[in-house]
Amino acid sequence: LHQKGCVVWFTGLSGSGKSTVACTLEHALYRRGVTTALLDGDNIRHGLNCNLGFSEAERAENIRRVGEVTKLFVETGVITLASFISPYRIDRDLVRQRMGCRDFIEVYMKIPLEVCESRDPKGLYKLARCGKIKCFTGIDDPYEAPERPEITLDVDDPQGRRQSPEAMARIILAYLE
Ligand code: GGZ
Repeated sequence: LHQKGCVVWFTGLSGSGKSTVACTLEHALYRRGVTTALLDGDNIRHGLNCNLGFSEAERAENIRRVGEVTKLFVETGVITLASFISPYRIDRDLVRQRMGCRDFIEVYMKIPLEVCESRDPKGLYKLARCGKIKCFTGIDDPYEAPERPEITLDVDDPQGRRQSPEAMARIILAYLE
């Protein structure tokens, strides 16, 4: 039985829950016996891309390299979960083109800046607001929302209740199935 690979590409602001939802989805896929790989800032920016910062060109290079690694995984049949702010549309679209469109599932974490900033799990927004971190996405650096993402995850469900990571992961799972 051959498992077909694809990439679930999470894009959104810092603190939007990309990595949390990716991790929840990974567990759900594991329980179904699906082989996955999880790529995010923690395992990429400390290793493969430790020489890259956050200028426009360096973010582009970050996403390009991640795209190439993702492509290798997908070619071996792995469902790859990639969780990066990836703020520039052009960089995401280049990965999409490189992958073959059918294997690229773009998940837009549509979480308002105010919500991400109120979470501020690492205190980075606070530092960005007082100028101690420059070029922080959403504060003094751009974020370009996807125009036609395969999946948009809204902060609230249709009933207006805050959505849990589990509920968000289920939406992606239903799409994959
Ligand atoms: C945005 C930054 C910055 C700046 C450090 N702008 O919440 P986090 O901490 O864990 O996730 C953010 C991570 C972003 O790395 P990515 O590789 O996803 O970015 S990109 O796709 O734009 O290349 C944040 C931290 O790094 N961080 N400085 N200036 N996020």
